Amino acid sequence: MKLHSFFNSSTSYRVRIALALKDLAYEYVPVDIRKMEHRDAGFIDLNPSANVPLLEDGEVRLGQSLAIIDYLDATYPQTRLIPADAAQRARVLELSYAVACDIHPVNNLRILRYLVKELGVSDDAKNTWYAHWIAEGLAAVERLLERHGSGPYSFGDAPTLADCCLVPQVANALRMKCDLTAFPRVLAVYRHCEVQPAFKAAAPSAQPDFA
Ligand SMILES: N[C@@H](CCC(=O)N[C@@H](CS)C(=O)NCC(=O)O)C(=O)O
Repeated sequence: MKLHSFFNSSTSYRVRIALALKDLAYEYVPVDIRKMEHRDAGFIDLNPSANVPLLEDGEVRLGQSLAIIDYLDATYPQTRLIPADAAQRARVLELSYAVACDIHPVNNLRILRYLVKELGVSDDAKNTWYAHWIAEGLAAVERLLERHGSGPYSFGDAPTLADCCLVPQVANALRMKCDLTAFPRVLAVYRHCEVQPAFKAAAPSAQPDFA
């Protein structure tokens, strides 16, 4: 198995957590998105979405982190990350989408670059934009965690897809120096996860392209 990944990419980080939780070995293929390597024609041939992560598993080639984790969960069912029960599954997806569909896309690299390079937004205004969508998005995640009664993980005693999404997003927000004190449940889940071996192995600083 090969994972095309960038150390600081939160979507790659989601998949790295899933691979580590499932104890799956893989070859790490670095794609430097700061150098726009994801826009090379050769890479777009591999991943039409022109972003990371990209997983190759034999004949299967997949982009989109949630689709990749869904594939891994169905193919390598050890440590299930998406529950089988319909209501539980939907709750885990609800929280995962709150991060992956509502927070991440508006703060993605290409959006921030567009704000600065095409619309002439200042660095300060860009950071205000970033912090605003983090605060709105994590407020929703906090309410979801309140509603479902979080355990040490987002849903009880075992990690799920929701934690694969939440941890990288919080790590990015902390890296961008966002104030997260209003989200104690979010932070408690993050603090619990970040010291678990699989999450540590998946962290940006543990990757071969970390710089
Ligand atoms: N929805 C996609 C998003 C992937 C994505 O946009 N990844 C970011 C890194 S976290 C990226 O490659 N950004 C490049 C860019 O914005 O140009 C997924 O979940 O995999």
